[in-house]
Amino acid sequence: MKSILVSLSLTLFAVSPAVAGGTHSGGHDEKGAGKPGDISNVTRLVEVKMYETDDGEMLYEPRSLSVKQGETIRFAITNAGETEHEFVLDTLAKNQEHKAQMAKFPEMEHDDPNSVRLEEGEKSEIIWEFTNSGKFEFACLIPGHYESGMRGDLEVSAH
Ligand SMILES: [Cu+2]
Repeated sequence: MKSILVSLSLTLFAVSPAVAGGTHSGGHDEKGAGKPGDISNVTRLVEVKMYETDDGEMLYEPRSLSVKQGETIRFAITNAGETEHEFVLDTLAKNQEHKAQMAKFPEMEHDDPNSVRLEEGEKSEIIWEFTNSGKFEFACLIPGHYESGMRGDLEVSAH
């Protein structure tokens, strides 16, 4: 009996932050791209290549992505370039904010589940569940890289 009570209160405790996060006032759409996904729910593998061109562009392949709300994507990210790059998946506003911080502190390390930073030749992956529809972005926020082309649109269509 006691253990049932404990697990009930734990459940309630776990649920309350989600409820709080769901109450969202104001007309401006500030929803994030989603949350770290579970490997057992992956619906699609997307291979992403990061590279530079001879004429100084820095790019992602693919250049843009379309996703359906509810999909869990496994991004397999390879830095095929000759310099360090990152893949940061976020809202356009958050990426701009983050980019401004990176301009001030170029060595800033981030350890967020929505981003990876890779040395040349390195590979990594992100598993992401797209819980919200909307327009998002993947970008490299290392100073100068975004301006050299290193960004892509990621549109999540409502289901
Ligand atoms: Cu880069």
